[in-house]
Amino acid sequence: LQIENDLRQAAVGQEFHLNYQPIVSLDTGRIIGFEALLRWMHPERGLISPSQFIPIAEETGLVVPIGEWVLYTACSQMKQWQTQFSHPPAKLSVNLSLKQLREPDFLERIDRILTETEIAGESLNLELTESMLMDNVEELIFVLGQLRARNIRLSIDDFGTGYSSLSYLHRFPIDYLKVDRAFISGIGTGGKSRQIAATIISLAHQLGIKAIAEGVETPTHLQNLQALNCEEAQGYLFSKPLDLAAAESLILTNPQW
Ligand code: G
Ligand code: G
Ligand code: NA
Ligand code: MN
Repeated sequence: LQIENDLRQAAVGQEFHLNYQPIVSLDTGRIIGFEALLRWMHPERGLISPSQFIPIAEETGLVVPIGEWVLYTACSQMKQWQTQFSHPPAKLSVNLSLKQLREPDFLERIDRILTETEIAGESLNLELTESMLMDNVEELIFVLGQLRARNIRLSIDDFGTGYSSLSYLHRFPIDYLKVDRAFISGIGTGGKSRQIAATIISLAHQLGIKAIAEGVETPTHLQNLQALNCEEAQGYLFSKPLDLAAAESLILTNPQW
């Protein structure tokens, strides 16, 4: 497979980089962090979206070294921001794949990355998708509990699109539900999206955790989410994912930090 061989080469050839999308507190309107998003600049094919190559990386197991590179790079970036800026972002969110989490030495890898990059667990938020919560529930609860013991925060990404069982959602030690952008984009269009978003936000609150909305693109989306007491949001209304230079100029110039 060409793309598999190319993926193997990509890390070596430094073809990966991260973009950073601001995360906004809807209480204060302030940017409180960023989500790190992986980008692959293929030498011939140009920019390839993670939705195209992450599934292949998952199948081949390449997602383990790639994900390790993402975590290490994001954490070192966070450390650099904490050193460089008087008001650094409070948290950096990183997407995890199930394969990474299931590696027998996953917790040792996390500990090594936190130690080597010298960041505190509370600076890091890990995003898992709903489908990751399906099997080996007991083992997963243990691993997530160990992450929490390191003060790492946990989010369930794309909530509402997978098939997580509500019967054990409350057993996972999570901090955020991220409302999938499919439900946000439908707000104000006359369908049932607002009701679904409202239900997910309310579910988060019933569980004693926070809700984040993704894909917030319009003032109507924002007003509805504020009315629903959604705590945080991301989306093109605030900012698209930024390259490193743009993220840094935002950290530097944003008067609200
Ligand atoms: O940024 P973009 O919309 O192209 O991302 C597409 C998908 O790829 C999203 O679902 C996002 O969660 C996922 N993704 C982005 N970066 C990473 C990463 O570093 N690791 C994993 N596992 N998924 C990622
Ligand atoms: O699955 P995940 O939530 O990790 O996906 C994040 C992806 O969503 C990013 O790749 C980013 O490019 C994309 N994204 C971020 N904000 C918006 C938005 O407002 N609208 C749309 N359509 N996509 C967005
Ligand atoms: Na995500
Ligand atoms: Mn998502």
